[in-house]
Amino acid sequence: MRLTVGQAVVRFLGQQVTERDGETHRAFAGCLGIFGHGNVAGLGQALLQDERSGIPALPYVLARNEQAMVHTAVAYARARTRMQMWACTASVGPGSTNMVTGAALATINRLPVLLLPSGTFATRATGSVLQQLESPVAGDVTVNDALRPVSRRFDRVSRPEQLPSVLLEAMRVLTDPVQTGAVTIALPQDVQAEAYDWPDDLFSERVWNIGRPPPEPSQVQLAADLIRRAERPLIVAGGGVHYSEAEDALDALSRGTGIAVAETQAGKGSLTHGHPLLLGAIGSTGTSAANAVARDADVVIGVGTRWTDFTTASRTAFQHKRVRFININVARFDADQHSGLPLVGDARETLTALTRALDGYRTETAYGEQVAREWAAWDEQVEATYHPPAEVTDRLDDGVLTQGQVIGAVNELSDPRDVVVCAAGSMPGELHQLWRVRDRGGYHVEYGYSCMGYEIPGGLGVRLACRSRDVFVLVGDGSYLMMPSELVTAVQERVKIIVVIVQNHGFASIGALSESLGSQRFGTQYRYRSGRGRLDGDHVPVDLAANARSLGAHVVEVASVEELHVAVRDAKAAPANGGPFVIHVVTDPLVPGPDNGAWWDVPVSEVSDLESTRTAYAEYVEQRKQQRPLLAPTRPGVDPAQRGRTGQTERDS
Ligand SMILES: Cc1ncc(C[n+]2csc(CCOP(=O)(O)OP(=O)(O)O)c2C)c(N)n1
Ligand SMILES: [Mg+2]
Repeated sequence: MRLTVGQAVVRFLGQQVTERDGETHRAFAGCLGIFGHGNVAGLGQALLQDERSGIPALPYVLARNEQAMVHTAVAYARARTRMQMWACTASVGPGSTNMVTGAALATINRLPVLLLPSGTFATRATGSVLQQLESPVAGDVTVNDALRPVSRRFDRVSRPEQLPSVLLEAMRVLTDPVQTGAVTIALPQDVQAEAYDWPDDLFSERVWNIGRPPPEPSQVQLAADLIRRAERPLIVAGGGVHYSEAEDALDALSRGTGIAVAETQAGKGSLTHGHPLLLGAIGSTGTSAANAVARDADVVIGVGTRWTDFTTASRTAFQHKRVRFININVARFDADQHSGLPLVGDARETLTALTRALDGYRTETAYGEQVAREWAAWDEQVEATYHPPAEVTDRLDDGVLTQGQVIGAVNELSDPRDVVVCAAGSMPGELHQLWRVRDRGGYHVEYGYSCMGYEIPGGLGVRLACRSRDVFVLVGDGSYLMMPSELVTAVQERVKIIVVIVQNHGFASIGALSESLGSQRFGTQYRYRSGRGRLDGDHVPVDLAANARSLGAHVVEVASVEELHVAVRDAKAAPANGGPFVIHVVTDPLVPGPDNGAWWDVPVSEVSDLESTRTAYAEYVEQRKQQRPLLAPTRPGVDPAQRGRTGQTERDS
C-alpha cells in the first residue's frame, strides 16, 4: 500500500487495540495537535484525509499549547486506567520542546502518551530551516533530543523503512505496565511527507494484552508469614491500585484481615469514604488518623506505590524500630524500595493471592478500635474545615471565603461520581486530607509532577474520557495564570468542565512553606512594589473572571458561601455540551488547613543574616533527627548451615 509516512502512522495507530481481562479498547482515542511548518503538510495532511473519510481512525483535536495538550492526553489515559491514550503532534522547534514538561509528567506518573514531535529535514537539503538548533558539536542533534531523558522510549524515523519496527516498539512500551510513560517518535518534516510501499500487514488490527503478571508464590508465602507475626500492620494504597483496577481485591484483603488502609495522592479513592478500615491520606499531607497508625506500624504493605517523600513524610512517618515493608508492585524498580520484600506482580492478582494466603488471620480488636477512634477524630476536623466556626469566618474580609469552605461546598454539592481535578498549590494537600471520595474514579490529583497548569487541560482530558461525570477543576490563581489556554479548546469542542478559580493573590502554598523555613513569604504574593522597592504593596488588580470570560467561558463570581452553593448547583445544571463553566471565588491565603503535625524535608540555609532563617534552621536540625533510613532487610537472615555451597569457595575446591 503506497502511503506517506504521515498517512501510515495515522492508519497504523487507528488499528491498535488494547485488551485486559478479555475487554478490548481502541488504543488511541485520537490525536491532539498544533500545526506548524514541521507537521502541517505531513501528519496534518494525513489527519485531514483521515477526517474526510467520515470514519476517522484518529480524530483530531486542536489544542492551544503543546505542554497542555500532553496534560490532556495524560489525564485521559489516567481516567481510562491506561487502557486508552492519545497521540500528540507538534511542529519543529518550540512546539516540540513545549512538550518536554508534559512528557516528564507522563513518565513520572507512569501514564502512556505517544509524542510525535516534528524534526528538521532528514536530508538536510535546505540547511538551517526556521527553528533549527544548529549544534556546533553534533550534526544529528535536534531540539527533539531534549525529550530523550523524559521519555521511556525515544526514536527518530529518518528513513521510511524504519517505521514499522519503530511503531511496534512504541506500542510495546506504551502498553507495558512496567515501562509505560511518554514514548517519543521524532518525525523529520520531509520524512512525514515521503511515500513508500508498505506491506499490508503493517495495517492489520493488532491487539496488545495489558498483562496481569502473577507474583511468585514463595514470596507471597513469606509476606503472609510476616503479616501473621505483625501486631500493627498497615496497607498503603498507591496509584497502582487504580491502574490495575484492584479496588475490590484491596477491599477484600482489608475486610478479610482487618488491616487498615492509608492512601497516597495517586491511590486516593482506592477505598471510598465510609469504609470502616479507611484511614485516608498518609504522609506530609496525611490525616492525623493514618499518620498515627503509620507511626507505630510494624509491617507496612505498599500496593502500587513509589514511596515518594510526601508519602513517607520524608522518611519520618514510620517510627517503629523494626518496621518492615512488603511492596506489591508490577515494577521491580518500585518493589525494592525501603528494603522491602518485593511482591512483583499485578496488584489485583497479588492482593488476591495474599488474601488467600492470609486465610484465618485477623488483627486484634484493640487495633480495629484504634482505627475507628482515630478516624472519627479526624473526620470531625474535616467537618470543622468544611464548615468553619464563626471565630474563623468573622476574621475574613467581606466576600472572602476559606479554602476549606470551597472544598467543602464542592464536595457536598457534587455527585458521588463527579471527578475533582487538581495538581499544584495548597489545594492538592488539602484535597488529599479533606476530600471525601465517594466513587473510585472520583479523585484526580496529579501529584507525581505537581505541575502548575495541569489543572484545566487535565480536567479537559478527564471529561473527554468520562462524559457521564461532571468534572470539577479546582485551580489556584497562580496555576490558572500559567495555563488558562485550554479553556478555548473546551469552548471549541463544547466540552463541559466546571472550573473553580481560587483567587488568593499569589502562592498560598509556597508562601506558607517559605514562612515555615524562615524565608518570610518572600516573592510569593502578587503585590506591587512598595516605596521600599519590595513586593509588599497593594494586590495587583488582576481580574481572572474577566480573563476567563474573554476566552469564551461562562463565568460566575461569588462572594459568599451561599452564592458559591448557587453557582455550583447552576454549574451542575448547565448543559453537557455547553463548554466551560467557571466559578471565581476569593479566599484568604492565611487560613491554614487542619494541622496533622507531619513534616516534609526542604533544606534550610545553614548560615544566615536573618533571625527567621536561623530559627528555622535550628528546627530543621531537630526534625531531621526523626528521619529513618528504612534499610532493615525484610527477609530474616538465612542460617549459614542451610546455605548452598555456592560462590568462590565451591569453584575453588
Ligand atoms: C510549573 C510549576 N512551577 C512551579 C511550581 C512550584 N509551585 C508549587 S505550588 C506554587 C504556587 C501555586 O499557586 P496557586 O496556584 O495560586 O495556588 P496556592 O498556592 O495559592 O494555593 C508554585 C510556584 C510548580 N509546582 N509547578
Ligand atoms: Mg494562589
